[in-house]
Amino acid sequence: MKIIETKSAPNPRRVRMFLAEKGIAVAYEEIDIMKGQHREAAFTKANPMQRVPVLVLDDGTAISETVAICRYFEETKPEPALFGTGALERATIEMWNRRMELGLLMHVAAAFRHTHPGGAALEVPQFKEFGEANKPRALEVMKVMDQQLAATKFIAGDTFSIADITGVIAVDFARVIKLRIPEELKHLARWHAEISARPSAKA
Ligand SMILES: N[C@@H](CCC(=O)N[C@@H](CS)C(=O)NCC(=O)O)C(=O)O
Repeated sequence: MKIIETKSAPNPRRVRMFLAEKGIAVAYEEIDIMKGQHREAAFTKANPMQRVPVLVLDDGTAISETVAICRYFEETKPEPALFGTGALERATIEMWNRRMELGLLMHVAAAFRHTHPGGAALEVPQFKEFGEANKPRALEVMKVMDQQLAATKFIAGDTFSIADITGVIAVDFARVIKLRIPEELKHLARWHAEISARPSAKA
């Protein structure tokens, strides 16, 4: 079993952090998406969407999509439960993880792809105005997170979950486009410091 990834990219970091929380060790194979290695034939065979990360099982089966990879490991090693337990907790974590992914990470990634010089390797052509328009959308989600974190320790409630992993990685990636936690969002800053202090955040 191995995971094909690009270490500096945010979605592979989600998987590494998830596995570190689970205490699962997997071999990694590095490719450089900035050099277009994910568009080469061998990788495209593993993931026709040409995105990292990809989990390759011992029989050659390839699983892509970060959440799908994490769900595979949640099934093979259920504890600690990072997608929650019971109907309500599972639904709440799913809700927040989707907010973190589709609300925050997606806007940050779109801003990176369309405004950052590094994004030019991935997105041709870049639409700078569109990229800039994504930054306030990301900030709106940070405000929603701050409101939530005024009442809860973790993003989806009392328990650490995949939603915290997606959230912290999106907030960290936002630094690349010079988007930092606004000073008034004290609860978000408290949460960010706590999650960043977990050993898994260095994975
Ligand atoms: N929906 C995919 C997105 C993966 C993704 O966007 N990966 C980025 C790196 S973080 C990538 O491979 N980008 C290459 C490209 O855009 O050409 C997932 O959740 O795994």
